[in-house]
Amino acid sequence: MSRVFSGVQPTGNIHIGNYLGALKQFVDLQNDHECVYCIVDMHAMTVPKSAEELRNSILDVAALYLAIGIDPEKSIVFVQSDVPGHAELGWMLTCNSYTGELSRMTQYKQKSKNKESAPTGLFMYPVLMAADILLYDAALVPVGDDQKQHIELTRDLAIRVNGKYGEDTFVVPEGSYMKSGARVMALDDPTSKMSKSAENEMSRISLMDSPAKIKKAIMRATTDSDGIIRFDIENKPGISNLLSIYSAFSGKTVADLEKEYDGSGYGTLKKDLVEVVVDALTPFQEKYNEIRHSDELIRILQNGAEKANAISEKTIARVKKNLGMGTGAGRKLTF
Ligand code: AQP
Repeated sequence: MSRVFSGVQPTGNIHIGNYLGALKQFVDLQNDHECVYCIVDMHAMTVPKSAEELRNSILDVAALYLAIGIDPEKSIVFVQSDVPGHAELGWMLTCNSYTGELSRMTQYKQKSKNKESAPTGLFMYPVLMAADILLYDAALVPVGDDQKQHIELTRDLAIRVNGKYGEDTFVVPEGSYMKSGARVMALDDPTSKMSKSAENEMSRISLMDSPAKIKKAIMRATTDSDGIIRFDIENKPGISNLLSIYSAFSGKTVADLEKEYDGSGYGTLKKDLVEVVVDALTPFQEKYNEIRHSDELIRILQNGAEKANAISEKTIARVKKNLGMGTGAGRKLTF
């Protein structure tokens, strides 16, 4: 079985974009892959937050992972900073990356825009993300398509290091992207991606939102005025976004939805979409409330960290050997 790795930042407001772009794939892939799913708290530190906020968000995401159907009996679920290999490999890759390529990363450019000086962690984010993936010899990385550039950088770094130090150093991974849901757009502005950090709550649907909030956000979603239900991202981004969300949650194709709603008004489509989304999220919310404050959750994360560490130690030993680093002393690494 080939290995899958991915992660989500514990930064609050996990939304249907995160779910449809990435998390839904996490669940689907666990039946025929060895899956490693991380809560990437070291990445979350690139944006300042209090210790309490970070700690709570870590447990929120862990509970959400389980609530949406990640099965800890099948998949490894753990917190990034519980495995020191991420930071170690991050440095080894830092020394094999260039400031030029990192300064071209769109996410860094967006997040540092209009700032006189951006946090160094934000600049290094893609290198740490490459380390996360390469540490587990992952062949496949399920993510939303906003992460494509970071996956390409990961591949470039792996190929570069393999060329210098030996082809057995890293497995070169591939990204895995959904057909519907790879980029869910903001409800208030369908030309921007739905995002956790957007100020307007109505721009997104968070997985924990109440039916009333979901209804308000969808009924207010920005559309156009021609009244025709047709998928056309360029000319009708709002309706196209709603059709994509509907398709991803219901399993119906966009073409079938266009036929089904031919001649109906936007109000009918939106009303039905509210129902589809509420029906999909309600079971997640019930399971989340059951598990969020349980000891079981902590036990699962500790158990996951042990398994993740066991894989990580092997990779670190192999990479250090290939790069000529250390002696194997100080920890149980066998060279
Ligand atoms: N709008 C989106 N559509 C589809 N997939 C998305 N992802 C994020 N937004 C969308 C995917 O969700 C996964 C987890 O994301 P993350 O927690 O690592 O952070 P992010 O990409 O920075 O998410 P946000 O919501 O955009 O947060 P902020 O506002 O903080 O930047 C990733 O696989 C991502 O592709």
